[in-house]
Amino acid sequence: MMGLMEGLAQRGRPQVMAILNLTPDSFSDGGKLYRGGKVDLDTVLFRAQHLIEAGAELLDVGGESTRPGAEQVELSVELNRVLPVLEALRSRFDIPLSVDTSSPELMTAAASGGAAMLNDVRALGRTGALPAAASTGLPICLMHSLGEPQVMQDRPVYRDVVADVVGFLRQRISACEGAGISRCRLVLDPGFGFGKTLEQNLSLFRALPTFVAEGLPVMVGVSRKSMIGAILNKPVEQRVFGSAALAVLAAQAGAAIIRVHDVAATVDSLKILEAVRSE
Ligand code: 7PJ
Repeated sequence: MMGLMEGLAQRGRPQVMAILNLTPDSFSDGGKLYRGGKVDLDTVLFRAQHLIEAGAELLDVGGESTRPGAEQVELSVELNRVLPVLEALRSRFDIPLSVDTSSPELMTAAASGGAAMLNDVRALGRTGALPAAASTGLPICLMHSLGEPQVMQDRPVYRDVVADVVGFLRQRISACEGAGISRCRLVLDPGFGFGKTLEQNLSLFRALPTFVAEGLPVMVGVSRKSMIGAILNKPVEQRVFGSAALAVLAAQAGAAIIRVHDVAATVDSLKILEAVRSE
């Protein structure tokens, strides 16, 4: 079977990563997978099946809410949310599983539990995350965020948002290489909505080709985010068309992975782009 990173390097159509949110309080789909105050495995499996049938090529499983203002989750809570789900998904489905975490303990456990990728909104910035991620041998997505979720939207300031985010990601690539993680395991993500105003998000989006030019696969996560709400003046449940439009634009700019809630809408939109492009 072709490895995840080789698949991403063969750039044509981007891969669609579906979000499987195991937090009770996400801004867009919080608590949907809960019954009686706990993650419900049957509901999760049903949802995963639906996402896969809709055309998802990767599932991103996360147990920490990183919405603006969110409190940090305790490690034991995060482990208990994610690990049983990872195990259940892996035994039922073939799809590669990504684990969205900043916790070194969960990175290690996720790798043992069959994860295919790690996705860290703190770009391996937590103490112990670099060596933990290194020893998993897995591909890793490094995402930019300006500070912790609790405070990141307070008043984000950059000298030059594109140069600052590119510079940050380059530093994290070097830190990874220093920890024995080779570049060919890395995916880059500008981190839309993580400490960015609408204008800053738009500047980063326009600069996607600059990120792609770094030579590593680029992940884009804009699904249902507030930048779409701000443009359309619509609540989170009415951002599907806006999200699909941005997915197409991200694909056109060379993104390798698009991280989304609305898989069917994204897959159809990307197929249209592919048909128009391939002559
Ligand atoms: C992202 C993420 C993103 C990556 C979240 C949400 C907030 N990981 N985790 N990129 N966003 N790599 O889904 O709206 O944009 S959580």
